[in-house]
Amino acid sequence: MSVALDIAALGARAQAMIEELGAISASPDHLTRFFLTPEHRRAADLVGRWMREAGLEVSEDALGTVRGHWHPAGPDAPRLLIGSHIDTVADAGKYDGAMGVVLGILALQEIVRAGLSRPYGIDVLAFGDEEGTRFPTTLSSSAACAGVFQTASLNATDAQGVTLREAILAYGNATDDIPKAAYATGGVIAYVEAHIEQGPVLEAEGEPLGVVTAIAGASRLSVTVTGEAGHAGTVPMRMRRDALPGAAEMALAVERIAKADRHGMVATVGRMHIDPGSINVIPARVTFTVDLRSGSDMSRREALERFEREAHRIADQRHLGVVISAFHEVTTVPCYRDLQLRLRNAVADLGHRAPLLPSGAGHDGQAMVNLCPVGMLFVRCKGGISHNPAEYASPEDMGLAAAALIRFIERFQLP
Ligand code: HGY
Ligand code: MN
Ligand code: MN
Ligand code: MN
Repeated sequence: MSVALDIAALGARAQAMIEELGAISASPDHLTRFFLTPEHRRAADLVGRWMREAGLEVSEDALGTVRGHWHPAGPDAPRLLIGSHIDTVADAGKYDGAMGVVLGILALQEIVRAGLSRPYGIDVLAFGDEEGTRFPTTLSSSAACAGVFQTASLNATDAQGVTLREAILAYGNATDDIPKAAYATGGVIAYVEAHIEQGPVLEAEGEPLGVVTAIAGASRLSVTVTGEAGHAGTVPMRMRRDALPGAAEMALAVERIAKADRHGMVATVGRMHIDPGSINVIPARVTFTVDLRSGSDMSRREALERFEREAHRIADQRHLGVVISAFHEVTTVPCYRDLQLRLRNAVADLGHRAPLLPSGAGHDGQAMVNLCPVGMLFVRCKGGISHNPAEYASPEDMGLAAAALIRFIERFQLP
């Protein structure tokens, strides 16, 4: 028996949910929803309500992940996990993360409504921290679910100096409960995530849906360049130890190294801070971040070494100090071939070809792969624009993605 699909209705419901969730933000004029903030709490409450309305039992763990449980085969049966994240970057689009949670809930709601049963359970997961935009670690919620949360990251601090430990307590949770968030190994069959592509490939191919082959590895660095403060009007140029031009030369080296790579490497200096930051004072210290990614872990690590050498050469030449700390790394994760095939078959049931493509963006699957096989379904992204309020996916494409998840679940037999 297969679930009757009304793709337009699914798409309209998805869009309405995206709008409702997208309105929950730290600021009235743009979407910013960081981990363990009051807006995360409001978003978690909304998602929990949707899960209950879908007929799911709802729980929440110490890292703020909301879970909707459906276990027709009893609480001890193995589980299929479907999810994504509800945190965002600053000034974000509405679809990144939220879409995967909304589509997971919609798909499971249709399965429950149709009275289907399955020899396994399904949990829909809404992770609280994927982006790593409040604290310098990413994927901390999914890492807790996968049993690989690093307790050292409890000491990480946000821009206001609040530690992750303090934020968990302030959110009303207990750090002692973090281990309870982990799924028992062997209890989970697979993790599948639907996500807006955040790139231009599906739009260029004229396809609404794609299936991900691998999720690119990434390194996050913090670079601190130190010079000497001085009077902007009195110190001759040849006598300065100005940290800013040195940092700028290093940022250009980041760009040059990435452009020279032949594995599609990308590198971004997303944040830069100048001290003391007065208009008439020569910068004494500049700190900036580097986000460097590649589908090849080897070329990414080689690029990091090259950058380190370049940065020290520039610092020596300019009589500056430089300290580079690689504070976060996720490795490239291949998506499970069997899941790729199953997702492509589900898309084919809808009369579409699902191109295979890698993901340059990071995803929770890079943590969940420590627990189980991972699969990802991509949804066409207008103009490939993401991490930008102009991010957009059409209701039709989201309706198709929900339908593909329903067909995927219908077809999914225990391996
Ligand atoms: O940065 C990323 O790739 C993801 O959006 N966290
Ligand atoms: Mn995302
Ligand atoms: Mn993102
Ligand atoms: Mn097609």
